[in-house]
Amino acid sequence: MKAKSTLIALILSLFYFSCNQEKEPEVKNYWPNAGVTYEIFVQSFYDSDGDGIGDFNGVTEKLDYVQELGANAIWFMPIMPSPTYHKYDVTDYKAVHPDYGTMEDFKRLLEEAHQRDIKIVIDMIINHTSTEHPWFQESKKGRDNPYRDYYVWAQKDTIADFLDKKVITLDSDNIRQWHDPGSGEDYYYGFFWGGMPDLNFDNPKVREEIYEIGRFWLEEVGVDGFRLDAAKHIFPDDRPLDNHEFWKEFRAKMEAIKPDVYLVGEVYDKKEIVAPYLPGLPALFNFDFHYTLLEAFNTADGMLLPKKQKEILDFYQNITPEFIDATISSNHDQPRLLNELGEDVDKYKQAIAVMLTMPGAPYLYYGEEIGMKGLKPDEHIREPFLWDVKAKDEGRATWIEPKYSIDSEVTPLALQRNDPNSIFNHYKSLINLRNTYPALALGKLSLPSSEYPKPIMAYSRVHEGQEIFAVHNLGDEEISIELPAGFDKVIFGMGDGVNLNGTLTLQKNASRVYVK
Ligand SMILES: [Ca+2]
Repeated sequence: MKAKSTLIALILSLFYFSCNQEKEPEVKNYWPNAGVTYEIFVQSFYDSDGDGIGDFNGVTEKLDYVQELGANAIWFMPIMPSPTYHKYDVTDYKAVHPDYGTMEDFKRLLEEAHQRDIKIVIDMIINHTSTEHPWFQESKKGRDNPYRDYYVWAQKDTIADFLDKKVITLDSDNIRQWHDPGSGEDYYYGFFWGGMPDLNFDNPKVREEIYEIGRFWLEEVGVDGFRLDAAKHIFPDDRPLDNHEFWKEFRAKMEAIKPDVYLVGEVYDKKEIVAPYLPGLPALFNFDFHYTLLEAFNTADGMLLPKKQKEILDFYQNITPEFIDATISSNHDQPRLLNELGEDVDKYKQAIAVMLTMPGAPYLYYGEEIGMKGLKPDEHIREPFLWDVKAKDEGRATWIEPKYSIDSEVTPLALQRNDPNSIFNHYKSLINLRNTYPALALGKLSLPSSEYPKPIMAYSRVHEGQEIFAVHNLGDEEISIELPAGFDKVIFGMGDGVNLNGTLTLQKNASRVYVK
């Protein structure tokens, strides 16, 4: 009797196995439209030579890790010479910062990345330079200097009204846009800070310089594209049309050099302001996604995000059918997502499950996959990655004393690897899932026809006959819902839940993703 039931079990499991084998979908690379891009701050990533600062060779050593995670591209925060740790104020556009290594090191990194089919996108900061850039050093010498018009200058009495202007924006808390280099007569314009004078894009020479810099990185160095910093500020806020036109010109120039160049822009604003940039910048960060994701979780209002996302995508669609929606759950300018969610790991894992099952091309900020923590000021949301327990962590950067991402607060990667419930394995399996089901990567978003209780977030994704239904309980209480017909195969689940003949009961922070 026992032998017989064992035999039946074996036959059943073989049957199940062969069915599964037959249906096992293929892992694909959906970048740039839907694949994951991994944002790296080189300074904090992996230090290969023990000087305390992360470097290019360190990244090269960790490319297998990026590949294991399932990311298809890397965005590097600024790598060019600069006097600041964050390097968003460049002094030389055709070189790399010596702290990070040599140009040869960087080219080797590129080659190794490309061998793994990982694309490389670098931060390009052209709105402003450092005050230490040779152009500005010349420009400030006087009105007759040939570089004077590389920047925006005004005589003090013509800008009196602006000198006391106290307006802050979403992306800058600087209240003084005009700065005195010391003479008390002529002031220069620096939107973000006196150390970052804005370049004058009305000057055709400046544009030519910028296009030549683009050519250098695409053609001579071989990067795949750029992340365009502060794209909305090329011209002042009252000249948005000039901004849109500039980026169209920039795109045309870059595409003439490299037809498949990837350009992603930072336009830190709401969808009405962001969307008109699409013809020039085919990929744009979706900051609304980030804020709505947080709001949905912090108010347990499930449909807030799918409805917002549908509204944004429909709005973009009306501007151009070809765009890349670069979704973010956090980045180097935001407090770490885990902190934003009250350090609640279940909520955090669920937020990640939402981002990776929603439409878009998700950007993953380094360290998020191990649950790194951090709050402002900015350097503390950019703390060193924890590869292993501190005593054994040879590659851990030490350029800053971390306050939030320390061993007692964040479990280092090496310890998370073997834990099936770790944040790392959660991330990795979700990215893998996204790269496996075409509907999860490319599927059109649709909202459910049924009305669910407020804490339920539900949406469908459809692509070429494949249909996905995702449902998340963001609340603290158990909720039961009727599943739409035909969804009985679970491809992802977290938290406790039971499906009884189509009635799904989900506990606190439980999610299920089904495929039809
Ligand atoms: Ca180093």
